Amino acid sequence: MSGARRRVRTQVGIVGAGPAGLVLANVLLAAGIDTHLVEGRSRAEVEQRARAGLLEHQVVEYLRAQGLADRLTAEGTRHGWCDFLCLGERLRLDYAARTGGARHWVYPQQFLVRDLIARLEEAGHPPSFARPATAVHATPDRARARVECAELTVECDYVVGCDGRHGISRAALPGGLRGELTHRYPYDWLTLLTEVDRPVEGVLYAVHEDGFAGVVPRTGGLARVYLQVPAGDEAARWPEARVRERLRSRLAGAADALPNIGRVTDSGVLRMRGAVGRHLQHGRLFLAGDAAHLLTPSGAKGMNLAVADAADLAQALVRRCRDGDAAELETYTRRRLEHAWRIQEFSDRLLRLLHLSASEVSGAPFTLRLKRERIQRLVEPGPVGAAFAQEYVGSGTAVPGPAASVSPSSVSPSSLVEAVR
Ligand code: RFL
Repeated sequence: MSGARRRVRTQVGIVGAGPAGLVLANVLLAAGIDTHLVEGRSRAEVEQRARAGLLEHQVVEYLRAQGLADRLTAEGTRHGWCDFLCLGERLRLDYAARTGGARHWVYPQQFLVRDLIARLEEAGHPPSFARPATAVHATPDRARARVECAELTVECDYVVGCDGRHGISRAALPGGLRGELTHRYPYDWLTLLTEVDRPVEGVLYAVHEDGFAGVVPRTGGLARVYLQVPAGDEAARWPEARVRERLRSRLAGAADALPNIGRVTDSGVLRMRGAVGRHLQHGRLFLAGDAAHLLTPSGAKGMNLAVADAADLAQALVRRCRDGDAAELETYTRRRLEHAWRIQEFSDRLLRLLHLSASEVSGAPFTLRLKRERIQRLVEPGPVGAAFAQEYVGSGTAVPGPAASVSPSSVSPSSLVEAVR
């Protein structure tokens, strides 16, 4: 079959099998909208990519309503408080208590990705893996949109670019609409996945004059550890002994509350950037998830926002494709930018609390005392802490209700496939 080019016709073409693309594909199929998803990496690579681990309360409620959270809610763990360590003192924000019981779910991103792929398989629509899209054509003058991959063309009514930061969909917007507002923070984070001898029970944020350190729960005897490093630094400059020494000093005062940190299973330096696109749609093309915006991991928001984008767009596409009503689709950018900027502002505020800026380092004792005071305002009863708690756990964040769905089994099992030479 060498040289054969497959042509698939579908209603919605999706580029990228991350959380955004996979949630979108599942919800659309369940609502009777035909989709075809192409993914550049192999299935094994996608299913092993360890990134996020904290899912917001309302995002899980949405996934549950879509029937996409069975394993997550069976195997995930919940946690509802975080500790701030500052000037040797540990202060606890019990955000579950401040939000009427809303908690995060701890469930690794790669597990959710596996579950979502399995559901697409069950519905007879597995993603096309190892098929990097090379071009997207979706200008408003076209009767149909097209996604081009090596040996595969997907023709569709709409294309959704869920291809993350390094995808190609954003580049398919016309030059004038492609711009983003971006910010480069003056530091980076060394990110480590480490073995631990007992589970981490809640997030710990350490504010220290030497730099920020964080410990975040993950499942399966692992924890995510973050360490502030100079901007542009390399992981190779952080051998394990240096990491341990810095963790010891930055986390002093919380040692009794933390498990022993064992073998490091993965490490890298994350360039700390924020970005929000100016336009998330043009013609037949829409962007969702990290393709539309980028958040630092400070507030554990990126995957949650990606799922919220997918939920919003799924509802708008169902209204358009099934009911013929385009109003929600036309206003997608406005709604998502409002949401993305709200979350971006929260993440930025948290980062400013957790780090000392270059100008603050010289007056560190004074600044740290001020930060200690700000943390106190968050953890004590009152409106400041209540508002922060809501934003942190996402219980005040709108995720649209489930699009009126039909059971996946009633979806026509195959896209229109023809081989052309
Ligand atoms: P993804 O997950 O990057 O998926 C994009 C997919 O598109 C594919 N792709 C292509 N496919 C076909 N053709 C092409 N030309 C393609 N180009 C790319 C890629 O192979 C990939 O499979 O984007 P999505 O779906 O928007 O999801 C975004 C999230 O992955 C991201 O925001 C989070 O991981 C961010 N994040 C966290 N978010 C949270 O909500 N909670 C957390 O606790 C949290 N922790 C984290 C994080 C991100 C981290 N890193 C490594 C950036 C912790 C870390 C360390």
